[in-house]
Amino acid sequence: MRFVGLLLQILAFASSATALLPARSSSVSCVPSSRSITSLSMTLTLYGSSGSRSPLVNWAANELNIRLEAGDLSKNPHPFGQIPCLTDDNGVVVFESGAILNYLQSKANDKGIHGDAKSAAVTSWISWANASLDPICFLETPDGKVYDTGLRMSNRRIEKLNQLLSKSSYLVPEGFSLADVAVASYLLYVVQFFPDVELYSKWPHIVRYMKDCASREGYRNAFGSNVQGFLLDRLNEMETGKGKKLFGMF
Ligand SMILES: N[C@@H](CCC(=O)N[C@@H](CS)C(=O)NCC(=O)O)C(=O)O
Repeated sequence: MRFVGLLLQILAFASSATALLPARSSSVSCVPSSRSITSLSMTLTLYGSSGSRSPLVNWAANELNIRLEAGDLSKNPHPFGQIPCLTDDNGVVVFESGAILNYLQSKANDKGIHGDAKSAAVTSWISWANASLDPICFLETPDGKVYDTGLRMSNRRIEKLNQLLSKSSYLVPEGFSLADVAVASYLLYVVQFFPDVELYSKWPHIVRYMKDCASREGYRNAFGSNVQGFLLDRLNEMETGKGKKLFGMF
């Protein structure tokens, strides 16, 4: 029964043809620390649901202190009927999770959060997550169904990511940013949907990074305390080498 639940979650996540650095001690963050950024002049509406990619958009919005309204899915304007999709009340429609993160980041940038170098780095990592990391994390059948994760195998891109994270707490020198929302979301989805995967022996710095990202309040608010607790337990188990949970939380 739990396996059926897991399978349904995987299919819900990717039921379409498109599936889903500075010193470690840096405490500076790219995300705003005050809540004043919420005062955008328009309403932003997110069409999404739990068990899909859309909570990663909620996570980004939480980190930026941007308020999102939940959209009526029967009115979702995504051209392919997928989620997530974001609109504002000035006629803007943004689809593709990475494009939505960039849009939210641009709203934060309007408030003077980022310089060009930081913005470019964040945008690059968001694109990398969608274009390069997603197909490594989620292996698909020709008709777009996710059947496994590529993180069971060695991979030179993931090896490089592990090296980068051995020297830096987060992906962008100034601290946690939407680059981490984009990259850590996919890594954490892998453990959520394939809890028997073992990452620590190959990529200990990535596991440390995943734990730091999943521990954030913004992550818990977006994905829920059950998902957060499950992931942190599983990542701690990887670190300590304790028994594998085959069918995790579903
Ligand atoms: N590359 C897209 C993928 C969107 C996607 O596949 N969404 C899934 C849920 S996670 C969906 O809407 N599936 C239903 C469908 O394709 O009709 C993104 O990052 O937004």
